Amino acid sequence: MIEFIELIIKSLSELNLTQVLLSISIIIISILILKFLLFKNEIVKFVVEVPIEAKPGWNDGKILEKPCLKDASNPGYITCYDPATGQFLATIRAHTEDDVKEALKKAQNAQQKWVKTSFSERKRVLNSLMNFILNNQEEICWVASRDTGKTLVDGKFGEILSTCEKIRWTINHGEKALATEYRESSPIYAYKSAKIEYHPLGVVAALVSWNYPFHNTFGPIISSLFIGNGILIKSSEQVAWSTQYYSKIIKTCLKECGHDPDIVQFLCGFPDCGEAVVRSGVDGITFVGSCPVGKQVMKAASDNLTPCILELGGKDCAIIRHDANLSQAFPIIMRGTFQNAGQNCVGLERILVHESLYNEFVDKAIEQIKKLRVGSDLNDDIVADVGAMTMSGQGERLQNLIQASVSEGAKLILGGHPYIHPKYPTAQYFEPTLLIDVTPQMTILKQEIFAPIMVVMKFSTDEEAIEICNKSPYGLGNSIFSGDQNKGDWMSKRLRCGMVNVNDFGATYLSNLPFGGVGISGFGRFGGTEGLRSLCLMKSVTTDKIRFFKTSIPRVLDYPMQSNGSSFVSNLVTLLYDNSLIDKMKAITGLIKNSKS
Ligand SMILES: *[C@@H]1O[C@H](CO)[C@@H](O)[C@H](O)[C@H]1NC(C)=O
Ligand SMILES: CC(=O)N[C@H]1CO[C@H](CO)[C@@H](O)[C@@H]1O
Repeated sequence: MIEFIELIIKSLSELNLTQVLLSISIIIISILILKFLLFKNEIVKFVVEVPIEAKPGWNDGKILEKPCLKDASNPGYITCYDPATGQFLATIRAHTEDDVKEALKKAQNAQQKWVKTSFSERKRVLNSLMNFILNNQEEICWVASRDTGKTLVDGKFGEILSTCEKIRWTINHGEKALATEYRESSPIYAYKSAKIEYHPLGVVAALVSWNYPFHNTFGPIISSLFIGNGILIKSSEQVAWSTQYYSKIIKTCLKECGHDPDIVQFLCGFPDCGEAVVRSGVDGITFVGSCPVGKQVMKAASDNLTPCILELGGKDCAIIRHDANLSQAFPIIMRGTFQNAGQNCVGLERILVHESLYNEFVDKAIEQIKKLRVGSDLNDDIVADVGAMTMSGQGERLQNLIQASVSEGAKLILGGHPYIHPKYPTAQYFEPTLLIDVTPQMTILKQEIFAPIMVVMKFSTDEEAIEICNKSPYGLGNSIFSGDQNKGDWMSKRLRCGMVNVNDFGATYLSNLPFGGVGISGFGRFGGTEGLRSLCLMKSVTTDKIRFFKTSIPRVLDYPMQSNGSSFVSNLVTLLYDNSLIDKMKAITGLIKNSKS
């Protein structure tokens, strides 16, 4: 050993420094080239042209007098427009039941081939998609912004960051989540191995909401493709325009990676299109949307007994305990309320503040909400904090909700009205609003608001806060702010909801934990291991542990049975489950006798 080391030192000392450095450089460069060659194979580069209307500053669209998706003189078509400026974008044919049938057939055909691809081939598709997203972040956000009126920051967070995280998780952890899982076999079958396998379901459908047109579409696509499913995406008519661009991204990606792009089908239309998708005979449905539509989906799905995952609305609380650090909590609460102009299923819709912090909180809220700038990032010179309302007709609904609550005793401090944009008067904005002194029976708490409105309530004890929070029939997510970690954890266990973040908002989602709720917020989960598995056919399998030891029916139980059959089973039950040793021994003797007869 020592001789060996001496030899190495000797030969090294004979080399001069240049030679050593040269050798090291050659080794490093070889590794890099090797890595590049391996990595290169994992990524396929492709280009999708971004529509000209999406470009910042685009101002060539006709300003619509009364922006609306439906045009009575042109039924069967969707009028697409920019809610942040009121500019007309395009007229797109709404898909019908026939389109749905054809799409399903195409996806089913393509799935026969797709199901045979390996995980590494699927990862190559996801890596290529990731590469495209990273290189086209701006373009993807411009398109989302043009179609929904959201700000670019809301796009970067909700469309880009969340999708990249989902791809990263799926590539790194998806295979493990879908791996065969072994369970402990019962004493009766000690000689068997018991396992769960996760197989593709076939072709699934995702009916997704408009608030994140890129992310809501790509979330189910990423999961379904990874599993080996085909998928029909039914996107909302609100985002028909952006979905055209987004569909080209995944279709081009699949094609350039050498796969049949038919594996992903896009449908966009009015409620009849959605219903046709639900009744089409797909193998599973994920629906993200409102509670009333969720009920219709479940009814329609019952025709074929198609399993569904329903992600409906929420009425999420932020509970600020007396010991909370307001400097830490407040900016998070502002984001949770005003992000995406409040159009989030997990948006904070009820801010419960302990009485000792109430005045300080309200003062802070007034100061900050006053400063929020409303507008279009694409067409205004300012940086907008709050974008447009994607759906038309919201101004009136929200004003009515606010007015009703004010007449019930709430105080409207800021906002409360549609915001009229100086350059684009037909655009759809709502003023950032602060409503305080709200109490549990008020109208504004009866439905999801989905708008840039902060609703503040006062409480005095933990029990009271928990009761207010749990009284809502919704149960999606909640936040608790507390300086006491143990109290935060204790309270989180008491809340009836699918997700809780202590001292944070939305963190469960980006942590790849299962997403979903309880009560009228729906059921089933997407995201993370459970979400991936919920799009699978879960198959329970037993096989023999030892090749030569197989189940054989004892003669006493063989049909036609002998009279000792019943006593044999009783002895077996005693042997397996009775704790008394004497009884167990008696049972063994009995079993021997039984099987001899
Ligand atoms: C409260 O939070 C702020 C911001 O996170 C932090 O700077 C400050 O140190 C915290 N105060 C206490 C008492 O923990
Ligand atoms: C152990 C036991 O119960 N054996 C009985 C099985 O059945 C035969 C025929 O009925 C009886 O003779 C045995 O005593």
